[in-house]
Amino acid sequence: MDAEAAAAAAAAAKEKEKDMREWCVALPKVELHAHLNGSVRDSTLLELAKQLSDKGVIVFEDVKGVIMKNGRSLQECFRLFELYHILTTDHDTVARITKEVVEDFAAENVVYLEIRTTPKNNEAKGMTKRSYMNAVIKGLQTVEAAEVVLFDSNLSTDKTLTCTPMSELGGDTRKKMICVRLLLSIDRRETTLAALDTVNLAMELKDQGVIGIDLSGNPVVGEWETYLPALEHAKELGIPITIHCGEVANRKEIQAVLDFCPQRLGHVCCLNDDEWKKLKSSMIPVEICLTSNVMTGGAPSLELHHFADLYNAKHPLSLCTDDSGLFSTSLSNEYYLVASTFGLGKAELFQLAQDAVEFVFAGDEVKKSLREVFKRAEKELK
Ligand code: 6MZ
Repeated sequence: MDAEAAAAAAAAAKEKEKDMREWCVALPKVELHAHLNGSVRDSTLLELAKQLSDKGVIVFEDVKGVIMKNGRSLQECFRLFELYHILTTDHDTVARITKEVVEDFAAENVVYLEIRTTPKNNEAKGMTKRSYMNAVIKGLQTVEAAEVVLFDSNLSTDKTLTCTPMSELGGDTRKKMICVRLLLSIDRRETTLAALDTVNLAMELKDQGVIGIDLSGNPVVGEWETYLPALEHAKELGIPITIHCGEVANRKEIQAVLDFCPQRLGHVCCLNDDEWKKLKSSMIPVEICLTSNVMTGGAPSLELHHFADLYNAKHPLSLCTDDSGLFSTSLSNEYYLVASTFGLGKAELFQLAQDAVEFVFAGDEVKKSLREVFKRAEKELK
């Protein structure tokens, strides 16, 4: 190929990438696995770091280097979360980051978002798990750039969920609508009692948008038996549960999680042949976090990510960001990565996004409304 032909081929490839990226933004999307503190904008973290540095609590230049660094091992992530929590854990800031995170997801046509976050006790800040959650809920109420649908009753005949058509991207002045629900995370560092408190809090807040429980945190910390009573309590109360599973090769725990049969599973990276078989026969939907798994070593590369195997086996899947701030990604980018890595076309990506509707923890009214969103978008996008 001569230089001219090579330049033309490169220009065509660039154009094709641009078209696919725009299409992935226009695609209505459902986000089921997003940690609040992992989804904070870098600019907000830097602003908060500057404020704490001015008060002499931290050294800005040190923190800036850590926030802006690209590669992140799994253990580095958990050290970073300790820093993030120093920056974000006060009521006003929790409300602020909640507002911003919702606005960021809405901006890229996420029509349904389940945010998960760990309710925190922090005596020095006068914070209880309850007051932390009140701040999160306040944040949802202050969202300006999009209309947040927090209750099923808000979905009436005159108010259906909408997303911005491809033809209007960029120039659209209508407010986007985004349905938001909350999952309360149990951190693996917590005691059985603290985990039970979180489940009881989820029950108390079920009329305020809380619809599920998540088990997360550093996978090399803690024991399954510690959280089991709380997870069983949630099950008895009928609260849907999602569990981080197999981020590391902890055979005993992976087995126990699969036996527990939660409504959804996150990650499922380090399974052995028997565990894959068991997972596939269970048909438990999996929250796939491509960028996160590759960055933290849960998958060897994008090409070798277990998405391909599960997708080919027609296992129920939904693409998710995990920590869009921490890993510098977005849900649109995760869809683009699936297209560019595994060769899925627009019709297949559309189906993947649409299928996720069936795995949301919200009730039938919301599902019905989401199915309508996809029906309306189908003509233009498929
Ligand atoms: C396990 C993770 C995680 O709850 O303070 N978290 N847990 N694996 C991951 N993969 C990289 N990413 C985030 O959000 C931050 C908390 O979410 C969990 C960790 O417990 C982290 O402290 P919240 O809003």
